[in-house]
Amino acid sequence: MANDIIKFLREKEYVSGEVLAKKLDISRVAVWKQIQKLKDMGYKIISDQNLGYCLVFRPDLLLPQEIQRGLSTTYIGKKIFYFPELESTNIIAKDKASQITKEIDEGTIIIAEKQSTGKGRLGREWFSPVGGIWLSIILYPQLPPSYIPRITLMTAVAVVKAIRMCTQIKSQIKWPNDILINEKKVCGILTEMSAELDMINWVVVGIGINANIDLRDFPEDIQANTISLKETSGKEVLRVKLTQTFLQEFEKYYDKLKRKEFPSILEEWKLYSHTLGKKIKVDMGERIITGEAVDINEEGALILKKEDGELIKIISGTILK
Ligand code: BT5
Repeated sequence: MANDIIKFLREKEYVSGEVLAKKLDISRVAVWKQIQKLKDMGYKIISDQNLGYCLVFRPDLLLPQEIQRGLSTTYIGKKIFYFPELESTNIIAKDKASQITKEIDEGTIIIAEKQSTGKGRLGREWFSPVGGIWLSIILYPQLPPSYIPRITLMTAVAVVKAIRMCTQIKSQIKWPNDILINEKKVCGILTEMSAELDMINWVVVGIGINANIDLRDFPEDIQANTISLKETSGKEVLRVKLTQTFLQEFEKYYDKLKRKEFPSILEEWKLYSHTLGKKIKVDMGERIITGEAVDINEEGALILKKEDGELIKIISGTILK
């Protein structure tokens, strides 16, 4: 309802309560209540006894009506579930993706201003205060489960591109799921899925971008390795614009992936790589391997060259500092 009111208020300078009530088929009191709700959300709406309501300021909130206005995607972000606060967008997205009724479309997004228990990989925590962009995308790719690492890599390319397009900031990808600026993490990606042996049922790609967060607001133990776009550029980024740009880039690369054009995405990934050519230590869960990161193969796996020259293929792991 609030969405519709904003839509009407955007179309004209002033809209009377009566007209809004008629268009939305609700009472004038109900219109007034919705206006109060919008004001609480940060919209500035002035009212004139004769003319009605006038929208004078829109907050930079990640509201569906803000994101969808001017969004040029075909299916990514066409349906958005918005929460001022929730536990984790990935949890809600997984819930929705696994519904037996299958009424959630591909490209549906869950987005929140704040997460109380944001998730990293392997049960790690993801700090998600107000000011960031915390979102999850639901996908049903008709691809085998071996494509999951490729989905994470293409998402990273879309993030780097979107950050560059909106802020001119150059970021780099640390395999497999970190985006860095000046060696510090500005974004993390968490890809989760449900699959049969040879086919994916659903994928949820969770993306967390530290947009307008002050460094001092991060927990002390991660401050040294963390950065935000605001800290980098010295000014607030327009989160709605960045979200739209990211969704557009995401759709472009995801379509490419579905057309089996991963090699061209990988070429771009390599341009933004922070990992290739470096001597690194990778925690693979059961063991830690040291070597030189020499390549990413066509499956999205990291190829590590050990000191004795042996080449190791790593599908998933964490690069240690
Ligand atoms: C990740 O895990 O980097 C995946 C993060 C995905 C977050 C998004 S937000 C939307 C969606 N909903 C969710 O609940 N999650 C996804 P990993 O590689 O395991 O890195 C986690 C580590 O990054 C933590 O152990 C901290 O050291 C560090 N960290 C935590 N919060 C951070 C932040 N905001 N910025 C930078 N580093 C952070």
